Amino acid sequence: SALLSPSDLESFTAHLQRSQRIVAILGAGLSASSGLPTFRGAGGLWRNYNATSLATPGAFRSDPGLVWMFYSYRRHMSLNAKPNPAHYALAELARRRPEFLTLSQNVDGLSPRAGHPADQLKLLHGSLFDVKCEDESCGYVRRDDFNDPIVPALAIPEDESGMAEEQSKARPNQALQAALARKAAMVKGLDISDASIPIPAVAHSSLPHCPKCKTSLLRPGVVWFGEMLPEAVLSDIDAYFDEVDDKPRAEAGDKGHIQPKKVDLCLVIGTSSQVYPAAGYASQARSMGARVAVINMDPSDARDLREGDWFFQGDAAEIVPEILK
Ligand code: BJW
Repeated sequence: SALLSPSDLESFTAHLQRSQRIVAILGAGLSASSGLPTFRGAGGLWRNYNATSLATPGAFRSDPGLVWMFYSYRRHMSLNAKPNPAHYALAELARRRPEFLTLSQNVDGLSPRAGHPADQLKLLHGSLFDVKCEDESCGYVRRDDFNDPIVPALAIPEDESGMAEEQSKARPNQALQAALARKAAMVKGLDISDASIPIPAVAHSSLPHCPKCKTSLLRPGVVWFGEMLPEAVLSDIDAYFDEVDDKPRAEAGDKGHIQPKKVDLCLVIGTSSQVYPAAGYASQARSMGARVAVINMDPSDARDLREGDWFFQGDAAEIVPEILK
């Protein structure tokens, strides 16, 4: 378990300088210091209830109002958050290194807003700001980062005391009261699955409906457990890992063989590396020659470190700009 030391930083910097093909795998810890909660562990948004309970197609089918309320809250939080120095440092590295590919599990929109070149940023788990018809055969999808909330029934006022009262006078409806109860519960860190906290249902008719088929509900354009990652994202990543050298390498034994380009470096930033296929890309990069650098608050989430890897412990927002300088 190596900690950040001057020699670590020196050897990392030297390797980074020589690296052309770099892969970064990003997780919720990257956006933690922008004020967005992570999924697991201390401060986790889902700390008081099971992470899998809301991010599944089954949860949406059985209680779309609850799931929409949860995502409406996340959309609101993300829209009001700002990219931090790590988002900007990664965007800057992407501009300097055309063969740098970032695989982000984050749906918060902060990397795009930091100016990360879109063709070098693959959003594995979609985006909070895409909405799509829950009926895949309908196929309706739109970008929606302008409606907050997406429908009035999902309003979650910034300030539950003053502003909330104002709004509830102006638009007295049950859904708003429900939103307030839920927001208050979240703010206080209470378990919203606790039976003692009333969670009135949002009327199905006031949830966002698909304007195309006019029958199904809209849903967040994120990837839930058990769902396939976006096909175009998967094939772009495969294409990156399958890229071959124009000329076979002159090294002994390689003559005449077409082989995939080596990956030089893999950065694993702010992820618990528990969710697949995202977590598997680090080993894929490693199998193609990459040395791995893990940036995380928690040493126990630096899985599978080998000789020659790096572990930089701490806040990604501080460490990433420092090591990419
Ligand atoms: C800091 C910090 C600071 C904090 N600085 N660091 C192979 C084996 C076993 C299971 C599977 C498998 N392949 C597929 C599966 C099934 C499943 C899966 O992986 N399950 C595992 C949990 C066991 N995967 C899927 O279902 C995927 N689909 C799929 O594979 O389709 C084909 C298929 C289907 C069924 C069976 C088999 C194949 C889809 C996965 C979708 C994940 N979706 C979510 C929700 C997205 C929408 C939303 O945002 O609500 O994605 S779940 C959630 O976890 C979210 C995240 O992107 C993802 C990863 O979490 P992340 O980012 O790592 O966050 P945390 O909270 O876990 O960690 C934060 C880290 O930051 C910690 O390490 C902290 O220490 C650190 N930290 N502050 C630095 N300031």
